[in-house]
Amino acid sequence: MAVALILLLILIGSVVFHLLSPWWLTPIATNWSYIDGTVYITFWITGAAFFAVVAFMAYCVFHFHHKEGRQAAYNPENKKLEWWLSVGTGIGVAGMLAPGLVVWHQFVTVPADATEVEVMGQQWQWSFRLQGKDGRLGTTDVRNISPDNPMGLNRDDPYGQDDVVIENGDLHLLLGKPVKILLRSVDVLHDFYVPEFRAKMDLVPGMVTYFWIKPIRTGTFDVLCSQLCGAAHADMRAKVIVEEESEYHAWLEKQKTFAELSGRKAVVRATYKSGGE
Ligand SMILES: [Cu+2]
Repeated sequence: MAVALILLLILIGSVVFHLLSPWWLTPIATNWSYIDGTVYITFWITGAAFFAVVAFMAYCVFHFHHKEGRQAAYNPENKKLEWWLSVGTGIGVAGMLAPGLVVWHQFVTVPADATEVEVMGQQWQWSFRLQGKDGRLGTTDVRNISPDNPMGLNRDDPYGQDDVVIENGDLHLLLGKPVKILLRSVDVLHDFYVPEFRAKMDLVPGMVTYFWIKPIRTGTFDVLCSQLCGAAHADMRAKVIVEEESEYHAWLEKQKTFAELSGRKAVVRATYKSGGE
């Protein structure tokens, strides 16, 4: 009796703890409410399974407790019960997986009017690149990466010259405008994660991964690395600032294009070589 009661208390306690806990999702800042939908579906299904299993255990402990002269019946095969358990588990698992397939399809189907932003991860910082006036990102090659070309742009690609390069800085995004986020890594696996965006994806060395978002509210959000990537993994932070058109353009004006950056650095190098005049 006592054990059955403890089991019931654990059950009720878990549900109450969940309802009263402060660890709910942060307020959402993009179009991805579908992601929250899938999280809640998983929560409800696993919650119901947890409830059913523990309640059944409490019932068995109470109902089949030891009694003088009572014997357990040996019943190793029960076709009907196995059938129901298989069907029930199958429906539960399908219920958790199927919505994910639909949402995943939407997550990587980028709308035609999305602008491109490149995110580059390296131990242990984030860099960003935005399309310039030509509305196109230039090509890159890891072999071009050097201190004055941190994102490895091809110097002779005309499309890359006006790309805005933000090394180890913060990313600004326009409110209400869809963006395709392209992800690259220089060294090891990283993961671009902004909790309020409900979006994250691995940065895999040697390939470009992507997803898209549409910011739906202004604010400053933390960029975290969500893939253990070395000693300073926890310090791999940046900010994403979602803002209205006027603020965004004021910020964009102040950023340097690839041509400006490499020109400036070339001057610095030349000055240095000629004795600092
Ligand atoms: Cu990282």
